[in-house]
Amino acid sequence: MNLRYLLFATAVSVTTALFSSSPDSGTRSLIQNSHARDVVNLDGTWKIIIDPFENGYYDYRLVPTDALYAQDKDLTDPTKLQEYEFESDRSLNVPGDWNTQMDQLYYYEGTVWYRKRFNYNPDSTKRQFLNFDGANYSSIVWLNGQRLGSHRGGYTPFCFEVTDLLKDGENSIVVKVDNKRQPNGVPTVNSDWWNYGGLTRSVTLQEAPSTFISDYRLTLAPGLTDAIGGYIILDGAEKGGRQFTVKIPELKGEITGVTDSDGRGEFIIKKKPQLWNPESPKLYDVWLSIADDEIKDRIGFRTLTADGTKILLNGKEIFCRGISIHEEAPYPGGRGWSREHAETLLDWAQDLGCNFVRLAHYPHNENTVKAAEERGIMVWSEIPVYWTIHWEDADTYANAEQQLTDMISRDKNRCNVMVWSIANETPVSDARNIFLGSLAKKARELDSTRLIGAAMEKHEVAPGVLTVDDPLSEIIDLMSFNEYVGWYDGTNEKCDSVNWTFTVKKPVFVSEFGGGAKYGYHGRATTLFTEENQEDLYRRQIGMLERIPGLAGCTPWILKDFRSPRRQLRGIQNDYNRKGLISEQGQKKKAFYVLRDWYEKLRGARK
Ligand code: GCB
Repeated sequence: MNLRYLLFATAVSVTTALFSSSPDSGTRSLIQNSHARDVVNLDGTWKIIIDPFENGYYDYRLVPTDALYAQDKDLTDPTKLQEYEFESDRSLNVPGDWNTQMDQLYYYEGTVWYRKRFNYNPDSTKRQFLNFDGANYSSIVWLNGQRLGSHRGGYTPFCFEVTDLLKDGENSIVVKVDNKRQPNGVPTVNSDWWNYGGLTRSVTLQEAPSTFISDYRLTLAPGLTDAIGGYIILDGAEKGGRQFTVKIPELKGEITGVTDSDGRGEFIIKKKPQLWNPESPKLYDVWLSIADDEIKDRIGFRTLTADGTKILLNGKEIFCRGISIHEEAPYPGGRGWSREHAETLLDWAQDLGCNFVRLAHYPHNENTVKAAEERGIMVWSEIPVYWTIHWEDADTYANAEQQLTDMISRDKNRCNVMVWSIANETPVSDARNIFLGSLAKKARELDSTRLIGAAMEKHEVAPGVLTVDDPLSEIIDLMSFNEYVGWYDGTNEKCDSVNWTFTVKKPVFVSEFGGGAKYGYHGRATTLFTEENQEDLYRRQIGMLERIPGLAGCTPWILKDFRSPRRQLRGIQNDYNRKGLISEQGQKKKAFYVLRDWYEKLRGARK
């Protein structure tokens, strides 16, 4: 440990005490495996009001008192002037971004009000929860005119308890969704992806008994492969001293226990599961129950460690043949959300020979993580701490930590998640080091069974000698970084001559490299944006990657062309970042086959 590390570590612990992470008012902590409890799916058509001047929320003094549009009124009383009405206004599909559903909203950044009426007869012996899988970026929710709470962050789920607030018969939900970029937001105002707004993921109503299983976790018991350990957490008035059972029928494993006064119970099942790995992605049915509640999940077990420059999965070295992916629907584009979208993207990744995907730059929807788990694809999951977040703003930190916590909480039982990534390309500074040091610490506290990563940046220490000179590399588990030799850094030929050196001995992971090409645009390998230029870049990059000492994996940028307002070249980019190996129409570019050949070779060599 060098002096710089010591200074860094001290700074980190001081900051943790200063920053506090407080969830937005009204939201409750996530319910584990919440969709197992769905009773009403609220997806489909929602009425909307587009409100760029926020007339529905602020009064004329710009004071947020009235929240006028939260009242779902119809124009039934001709004596009362009312200048809005959901019923006669327009509609959007949920889930779905608004930008690609309505031409007028393509570049829109502001507030849209959503309204859904639905019939329901609540069971008075049960508790009800209203769950949003994701909405970008800030949301405020009302049920039957009553404010439930708010949430910020575009890619994590949130939920409200609505027991006693639902009526017999027709109910009405109003949601104000605002995707205006915020300087102190996470992400901040500048990013290289489209700021898709709206209720971008599913909305559901869920039901549970008065005391229910709100959370649980199962993993291999620390250091063992023949015992499964975990915990269960109950929520409700009778959570303490309750008997619970955990069963894994295929292993003939069963255990009962009793919760403590906080409703928490721990257990160990002495059984040896077949371990999950990409070649054989074994998952087990797991049942957790108390007298009047039961929940089923499918869970896999594996060990994951870093040993020097190696990543060891179940004790065996594994090379991550990866690709980066944005959460965009393959067809017809826009924000992706469905199982079908996920399956198509993952089909393409597997066709490329991947056993690993980097889900950039924010937590993707659960369908993607689960579909990947079933297929044996390892995952890098990330929060949108991107570029130049406001490092010194305690509220920005609280927001980032909340997003990290929710990402880990939602996916902690998904054994294919290998890396929690806390940041992407964040320039080194004292304030940034403190911020990310605290996030890394938090991630470790929440989950010690994954590697902590971040996409760092590279530096040229001497002509032709590249390294990563970032104190964060001493804190996280991977020497993970974005390079772009041949694209942002020199021409393709540069890849042939540069060499890499690292002082910190950790698994080296190239989290991004690549270059743009428009599908069908052909020419010389030296002409930018031709498929030949990208193909040539990939050939030379692979040559360079093979010379990187300790390389444990890579996730080139990127599987598919994706929308970004930074990409203005008309005729070539047309609002698309063209670094995809596949076009937005699903056509494979020449470079796709270069990477596929390499992955095929690596796969053969390491089998
Ligand atoms: C990067 C960023 C990524 C961009 C990419 C690019 O380094 O991490 O979000 O999209 O470069 O294409 O410039």
